[in-house]
Amino acid sequence: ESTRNLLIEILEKNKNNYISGEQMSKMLGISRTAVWKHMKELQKDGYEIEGISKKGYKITQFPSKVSVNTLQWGSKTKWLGKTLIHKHSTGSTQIIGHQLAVEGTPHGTVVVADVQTEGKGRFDRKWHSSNNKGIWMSIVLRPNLLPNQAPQITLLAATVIADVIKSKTGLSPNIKWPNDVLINNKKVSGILTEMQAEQDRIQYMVLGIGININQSVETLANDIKASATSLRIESTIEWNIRDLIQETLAHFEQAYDSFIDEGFSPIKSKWESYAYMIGQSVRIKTFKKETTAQLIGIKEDGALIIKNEDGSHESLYSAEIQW
Ligand code: BTX
Repeated sequence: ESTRNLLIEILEKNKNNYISGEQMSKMLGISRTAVWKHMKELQKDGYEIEGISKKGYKITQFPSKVSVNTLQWGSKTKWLGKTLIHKHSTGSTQIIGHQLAVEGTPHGTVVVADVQTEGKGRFDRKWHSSNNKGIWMSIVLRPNLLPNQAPQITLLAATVIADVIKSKTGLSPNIKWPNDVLINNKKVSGILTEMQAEQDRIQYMVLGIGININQSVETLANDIKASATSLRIESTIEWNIRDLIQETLAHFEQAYDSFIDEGFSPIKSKWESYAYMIGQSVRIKTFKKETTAQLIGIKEDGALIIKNEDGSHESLYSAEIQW
């Protein structure tokens, strides 16, 4: 496995030139026949490798096919997704995440599906998860945090998704409080955080991430045509889902580790830099009142800070906003 990861790294580094079997066998410390066998395995999983005698090999296409192998080979993570489950079709990756968590699966277990037949949103809403058109995945986490810090992980996840979209596609995502990622005012991604906790301890969290990638306007479900979008709709490019999953996992691991080391404040700044309608006035309904207020930012605990018309600041933990 680790040889295959190294081989992918070498091919990736040399994707603009040919590298000989001889060179690779030296770099990996294995025979040329063994190199050739590994290449055959990679090709089975959708890596396209061109071999020209006397010149050597060159990778021409990384696989878009999602499988445990294609996700783990060439992965840049240290702990995230080391236990990885891939389902072609399942009700919801969240349900598998919970089951595995109860059975004691390690921190960082990842469940990915090509299609979900009963994808879940928040408050029992439905999440459309069509076949091979997006990222539908759940991450099992066992953070050493208090239950009231869980919203920080959701906010972190939103910044990670926004970062990946921005760096990979050049599009300009926004984050709508608490956890929608938008492009051009339309929802491209949603996050669902579920947890099992005692009073002073999180037992586990199942963090669900849905990202619309390759839907076209025609293939988006009717009830979300007006409100949702995909990376393909926004960029007119068909994206490699496997690559985006790996990228999301790598960014997430890095952000999570620095959150544990440095705390929430860098994430708070980043979140605010992506925040939708920040500084602007919106209609807000809470269980107490309905009012117009300016969006200021978020607090360390994930609450939304607003400025009322009388100039007073207020923190909201749940509210309906008329965007
Ligand atoms: P949410 O409650 O914020 O959003 C759900 C609402 O968004 C729906 O009521 C609908 O209006 C709209 N919607 C449904 N599907 C889509 C879509 N594909 N794109 C844009 N808008 C949509 C957000 O909940 C949390 C979603 C988490 C999804 C992941 S996927 C992996 C994991 N497994 C699972 O079942 N859920 C999570």
